[in-house]
Amino acid sequence: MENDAALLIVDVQNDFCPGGSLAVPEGDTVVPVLNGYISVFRTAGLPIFASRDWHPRMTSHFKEHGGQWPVHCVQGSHGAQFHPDLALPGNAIVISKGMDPERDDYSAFQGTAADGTPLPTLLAARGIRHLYLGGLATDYCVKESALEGIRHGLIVTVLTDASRGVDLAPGDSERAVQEMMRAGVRMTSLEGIRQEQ
Ligand code: VGL
Ligand code: ZN
Repeated sequence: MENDAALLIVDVQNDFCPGGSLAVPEGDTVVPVLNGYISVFRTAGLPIFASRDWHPRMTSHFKEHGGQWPVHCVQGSHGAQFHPDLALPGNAIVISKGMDPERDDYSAFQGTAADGTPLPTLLAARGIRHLYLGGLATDYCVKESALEGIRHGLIVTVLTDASRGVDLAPGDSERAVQEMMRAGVRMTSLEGIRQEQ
């Protein structure tokens, strides 16, 4: 990996895992794989970002207020916490998103750190040019974050073995992968990254 790379772990939260209110099929299977990536990026001294869906209780994102989704990832709730087995290092930068009650905001690029700094500003300040990302869900937040990364001029690589999709309609995740690849997003796996070392 280049020294201008960073890892972005997308929305690995209880509500997106089995037992959660918007469970992604096999969502929790990404956790041990992501822990492998965390170890690789830590060893290389590269920054690690973790985004979280962080909704107010009332938002047009939720079905009960006209949106598409069951109530999930409400600020401060158990469902909004990261999966307990995700081994985030203490210096990981948490990016919260989805706080605007009138927008869906799937992309982590719309999110901010605890002090309000937007993700694109944080990436630019660290000279990040290549973003590796994986997590939940392939067909929503992973896809939108990857596409927005490309629009920001970054090299973007999706970690396919560390991502799973909602698949509301069968094939959504596969179509998301095709759409990302057409936009110039690269795909790799832990094996691929380790072979680079
Ligand atoms: C997401 C659906 C609703 C995601 C967030 O993180 O992919 N999906 N809110
Ligand atoms: Zn959401």
